Amino acid sequence: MWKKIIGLASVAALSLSLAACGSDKASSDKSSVGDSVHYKIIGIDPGAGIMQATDKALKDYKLDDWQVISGSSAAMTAALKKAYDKKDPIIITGWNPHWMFAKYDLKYLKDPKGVYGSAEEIHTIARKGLKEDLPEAYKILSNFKWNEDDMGKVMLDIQEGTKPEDAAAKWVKNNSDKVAKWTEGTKKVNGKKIKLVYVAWDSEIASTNVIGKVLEKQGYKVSLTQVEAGPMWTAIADGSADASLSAWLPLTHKTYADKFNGKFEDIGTSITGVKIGLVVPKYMKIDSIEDLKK
Ligand code: PBE
Repeated sequence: MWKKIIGLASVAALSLSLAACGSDKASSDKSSVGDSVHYKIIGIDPGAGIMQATDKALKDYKLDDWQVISGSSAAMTAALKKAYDKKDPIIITGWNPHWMFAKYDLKYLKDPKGVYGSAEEIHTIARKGLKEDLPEAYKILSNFKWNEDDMGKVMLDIQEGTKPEDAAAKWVKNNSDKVAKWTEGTKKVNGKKIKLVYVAWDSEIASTNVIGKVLEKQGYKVSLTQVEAGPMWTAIADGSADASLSAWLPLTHKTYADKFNGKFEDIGTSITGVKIGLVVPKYMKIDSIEDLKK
């Protein structure tokens, strides 16, 4: 499973450029969906849970001719924009919360086999011992809870060109009531260090920068380190990082949570009712993953 996805990473750039010049509206009207997108699903970084789920979807729905192309969130949204502007067909790995749903008219393909799970949650995970070492930060991180609209504001701001830390500072300033609930009953510290790790998914860039700002205002010296999903979980498990806001459970990161079982602490849920799946523009006629077989 891993091999298949990673092997495709090397051809990602090539495939994206082929897809860009190979597809046109006329062919998508006449031929099958598969033909119209060259049997390719545009994925993201190989370590993302949604990539493992998509690999499973290809098996469970018997989509033998299909491939999932790995790359990055940024490459995926660039491919989406390019296709959308021309009304070309495209299938991507998508998730909520994400700014793409505010920018474009998109829909999830129905998943009757439930490969992508149902309501996922975003969890905050910490290394063992954080509670003893940095009790105030531990409390703030455990209290951290917001909603899709909150996250959406920060994400859209960043997407429109604001630097992540500036977008985060702006949100913190405009939402002092929410922030006050997270910090309630905690004392300020004087320059204690805390290291947060995150993956460059738009949703996690937003949450990590916001909490980074909050901790900074409480007197912490905060470092935000961007890594891949595997190294993120490893860093929490081996204690080389303090906490992460990027854990999607119960399904998306199940492989990681099982692998590191007992070596991390699940200390809070920041958003409930989030979702992953295959996403297409609404102008495409298909509605279900089953339709990819036609
Ligand atoms: N995502 C965003 C991640 C978790 C956060 C859905 C792209 C993943 O698939 O692992």
